Amino acid sequence: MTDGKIYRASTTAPVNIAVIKYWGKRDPSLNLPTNSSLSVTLSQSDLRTHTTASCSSSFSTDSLLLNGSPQDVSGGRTQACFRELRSLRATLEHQDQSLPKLALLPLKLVSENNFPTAAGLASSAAGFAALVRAISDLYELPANPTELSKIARQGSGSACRSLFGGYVAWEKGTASDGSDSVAYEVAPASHWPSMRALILVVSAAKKGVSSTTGMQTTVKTSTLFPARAADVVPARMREMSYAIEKRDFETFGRITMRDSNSFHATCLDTYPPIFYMNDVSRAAIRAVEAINEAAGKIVAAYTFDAGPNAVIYYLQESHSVVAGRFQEILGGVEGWREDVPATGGEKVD
Ligand code: 2P0
Repeated sequence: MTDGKIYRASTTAPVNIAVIKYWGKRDPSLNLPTNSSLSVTLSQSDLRTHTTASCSSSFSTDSLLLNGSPQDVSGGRTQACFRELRSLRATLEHQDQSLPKLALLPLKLVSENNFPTAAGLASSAAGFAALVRAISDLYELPANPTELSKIARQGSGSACRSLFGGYVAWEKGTASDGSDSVAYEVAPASHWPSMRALILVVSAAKKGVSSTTGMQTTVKTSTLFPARAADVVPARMREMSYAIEKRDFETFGRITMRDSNSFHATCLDTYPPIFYMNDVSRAAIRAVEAINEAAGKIVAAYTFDAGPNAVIYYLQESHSVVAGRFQEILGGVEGWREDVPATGGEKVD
């Protein structure tokens, strides 16, 4: 019996910004991707989702509040996460009859984002990662982050990468049930302590075309897409992993920029075309090119997700030529944040 008692756990999950982009699903219901991807998890002191999960027989139904607004939890993605986590809890309760019976109780999730939602700043990634971690902590599941990544992936593909800190790969996998489509840590944040990211919030508006819809149209219509998925990305995954291992910023930066360009090229090649970057985004690209030209090597690397906001990776030793130059160009423009790669999500007491 749980007698109306409220059980509760809180967690935070950071955003991640891909340097090799996920774009395309081979199975839309399980969120199985057409290519592997690789990201850097950014500092959770800044961009993060904080989620409290609770359950009680006194609640009437499952609910989710995001930044104070009630959200629909009846969608297949949220339901898939709830179902899988409840099933793991039910197994625990079956094995140990002394555990309180939480698996069948209504869940209440309360989430806060401290960054623009759905503006290409990985809000769904941090959101579903925090949701899955918070419920897993509430249920005291022994699952490791790779196991949880399979569940978070069903909420939002990129969420599986936000369960880890540092440099994270999401292996596309080949199994039709998604059992090998998991995220894993390529290197911890501490492996490359001088890595920095500048985030330019060009627009906090919601994006015009959702990632889910956009990528499905790309898979159906882009003639550039098959080569990207089959050849370009697999080669880049290998090269990028090696660049991270060797802390080779020039290779890291070159692949990051080229993969962003390749992703946006397939968006433009989608019919009807999808535009995520705008004039300010293109000005940021030109500024990075000017910085690199002046330095005589790649010291800054831009990348753009499904929105106009820029993320610029650089090393601490290049701070003045990169962040300094952007501050000069942008002067008093608001919306700049400087960030560092982070460790993974953490429990909040
Ligand atoms: C990424 N993006 O790798 C790429 C780059 C956007 C551009 O992952 O449909 O919100 O929920 O699986 O995870 C955005 O896609 O899409 C994304 P769903 P998601 O970060």
